[in-house]
Amino acid sequence: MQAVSKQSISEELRRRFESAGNVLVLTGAGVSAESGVPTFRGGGNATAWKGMPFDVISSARMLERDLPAVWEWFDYRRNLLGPLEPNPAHREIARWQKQFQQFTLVTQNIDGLHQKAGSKDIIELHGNIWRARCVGCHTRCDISNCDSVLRECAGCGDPLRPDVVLFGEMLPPGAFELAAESARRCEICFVVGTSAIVYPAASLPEIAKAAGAYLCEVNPEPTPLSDLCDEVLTGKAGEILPMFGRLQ
Ligand code: BJW
Ligand code: ZN
Repeated sequence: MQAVSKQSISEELRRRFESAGNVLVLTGAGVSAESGVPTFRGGGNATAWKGMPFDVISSARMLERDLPAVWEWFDYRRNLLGPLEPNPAHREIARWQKQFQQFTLVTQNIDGLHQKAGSKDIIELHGNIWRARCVGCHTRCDISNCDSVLRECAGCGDPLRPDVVLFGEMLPPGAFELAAESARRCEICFVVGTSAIVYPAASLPEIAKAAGAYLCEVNPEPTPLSDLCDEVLTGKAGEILPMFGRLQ
């Protein structure tokens, strides 16, 4: 593993980046930090709400016990996220989809900022806060323009829930399998702004590396993945990623 200062991308990575035909990017909360989105873990603290750690309120157990409390937590977060804008990291990643013959963006984020930056065909492993889903018939609905969200399905009358993946829940059918397939095929795998501790998302870089990809982490802090990486770019995503745009 080669640690580099935020100013330098190695010759090896430059060469690979310029000639790559297939690139995968996995993002986590850190990619949105410079837009003002709080991360879950970091700075020695974990996000909490009304005295509850986020892994308690954002859990399958809490959804069963108290769906209105879960809605309150997500309503609060939609209000926070609404005015936020993508940062240079989201914009650089959106640019990459035109640069490479094959490009896959896999995100754990539910904030919709990659979409707002122009990224398409994103594999959303943990859902999206701007959608709701019926617990009965599983119909999804867009709630991005709703001031107050309906709590019942217009089709079957069953309760709606946020369309996000809580702890202890399965990922959307097929999403991980699609991401894993891309991970097996990519030449470079960038892992940006994730603590790399939540599975199965955290296994994607391991899959990519095992299949021969060059693994590059972008994060101001070391993670459990850092030692596996071929290159660690230590710093903020919004400062590091635009350096790739300046390589041309
Ligand atoms: C910057 C920066 C800047 C800051 N620039 N970087 C194997 C072993 C043990 C447990 C499990 C296992 N497999 C599965 C599990 C259970 C569990 C799990 O992984 N637990 C671990 C914590 C141990 N996984 C699950 O439950 C998953 N489901 C599942 O596996 O289903 C199968 C199953 C079902 C039932 C029983 C058993 C198995 C589902 C996981 C869903 C995660 N959901 C959440 C909440 C979403 C809704 C919400 O928002 O409330 O998703 S949890 C939370 O963590 C959120 C995130 O997507 C996810 C990952 O966090 P992320 O993105 O990495 O953020 P942080 O905050 O952790 O890190 C930020 C990073 O950014 C830091 O490193 C900073 O340094 C960095 N940073 N500024 C760049 N400017
Ligand atoms: Zn329904």
